[in-house]
Amino acid sequence: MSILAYDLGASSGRAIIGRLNGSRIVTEEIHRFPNEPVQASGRLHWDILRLYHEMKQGLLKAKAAGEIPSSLAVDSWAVDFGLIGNTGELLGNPYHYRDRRTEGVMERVTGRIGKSEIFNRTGIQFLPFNTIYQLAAMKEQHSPLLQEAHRFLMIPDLLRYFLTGEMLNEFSNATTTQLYNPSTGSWDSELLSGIGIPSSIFGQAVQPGTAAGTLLPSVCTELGVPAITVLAVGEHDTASAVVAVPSESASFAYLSCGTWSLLGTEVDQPVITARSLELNFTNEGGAGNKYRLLKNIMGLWILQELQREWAREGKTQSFADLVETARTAPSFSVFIDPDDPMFLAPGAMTTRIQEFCTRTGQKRPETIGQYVRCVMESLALQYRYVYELTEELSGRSFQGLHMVGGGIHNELLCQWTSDAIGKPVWAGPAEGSAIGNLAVQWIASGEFSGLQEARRTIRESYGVKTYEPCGGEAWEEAFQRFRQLSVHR
Ligand code: LRH
Repeated sequence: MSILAYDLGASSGRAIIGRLNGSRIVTEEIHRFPNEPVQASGRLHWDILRLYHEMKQGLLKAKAAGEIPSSLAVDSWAVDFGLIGNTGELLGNPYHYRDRRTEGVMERVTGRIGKSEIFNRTGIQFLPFNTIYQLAAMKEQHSPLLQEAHRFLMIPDLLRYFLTGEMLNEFSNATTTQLYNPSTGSWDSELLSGIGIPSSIFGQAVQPGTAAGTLLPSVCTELGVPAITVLAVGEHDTASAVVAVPSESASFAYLSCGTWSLLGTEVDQPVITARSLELNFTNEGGAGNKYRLLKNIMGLWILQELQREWAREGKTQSFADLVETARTAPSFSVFIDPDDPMFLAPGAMTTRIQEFCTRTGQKRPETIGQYVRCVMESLALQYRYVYELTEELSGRSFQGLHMVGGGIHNELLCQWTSDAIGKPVWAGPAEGSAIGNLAVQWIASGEFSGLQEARRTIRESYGVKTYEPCGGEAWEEAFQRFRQLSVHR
């Protein structure tokens, strides 16, 4: 019996069929599609109906392959949402979190409510695109969509709603809004009234593994499939990725590496302290009643944007070829702080890297290889920084770092990460989010007793590739130099 995971990332989506074959998981990517945001009227939006259309294509392809799944679930990037009017219709096109309408909003909201007040209530890191600031921006701008809003659904909630007709919010993703209070287990009405948003548009968030309806009769008729069960899983893609970390120990450090890099550890309770606030760590909800103590790192985004920029100039090359250019460029020449807010919005990254270098008294990269090496070394060094902070905040000491997600195809980055932290990196699986999505469906159906069995099975099914540190003292010196430059924290 097969099941189906839809995993939507910031640059591509996929439909993955999973089956249990004895004690092994077998997965097959049945459909992959680009996720291309659309700029319209000066705003950046997700093409939500195209994504929904592609999800339907995934189901049709599964059917054509004779694999009607017994259940399905969706996970996606966090923080973004759609608003539903009182007739059940989606109001407008969901915004992309990189849209600039939130500029300056976080500063205004935290100035009014106070950073520690917000952090103590939610345990969530301050990122300018968090849902709280997106909603506050709509409020400030007197958005008619907000005035008509009847329900608030995050991206996977919304796609699930299209499939089932049921409006349900899911816990792991709800926590990323910075409006959900883990100690009360509900949306924080004080924060909501602080930004002038009615609590009535939010539904009680359901836990990963909850039954969330079946396909609507209209969807079944359109696609020629039966009323398949739809489950809520860890619908925040990072929550699903962490489920798939194939650790043998309950105490482990992970790096979910894709457009974003999310580095941290799994904990039983949020770590809400003055120090975690100061370091801007987050405590996002996970599957199996866990929390994800982690920090966002800008990730492969800067490289993806560089690739697009150079392609616009006619210098098109594959991502893998781009990474290769770094291999022969001089080492430790210049660094950036990848988490400087200047790198957040889409646009020309070469200019911003040059600006950063000038501002910090470094020479500017000149060749493609120098730019790529600068970004990749800086990422590896930032991983070391956040790895050590994770040890400090959790009071744990890790033997190495698990890397999951598409970023593990970048072998040079895996090696440099191991060199930078001076510990082994265990890479795999690459499709962490989709596999974690499937695993929670199997936990819900009783195939797995819980996270431990799921992780053991994932380890046995996919294995890991080990990278041992071989960088020597040079990385230590580079780290000291890198830390001097990190002006933004
Ligand atoms: C990664 C991710 C991350 C969020 C960001 C918006 O895909 O979900 O965890 O912070 O996208």
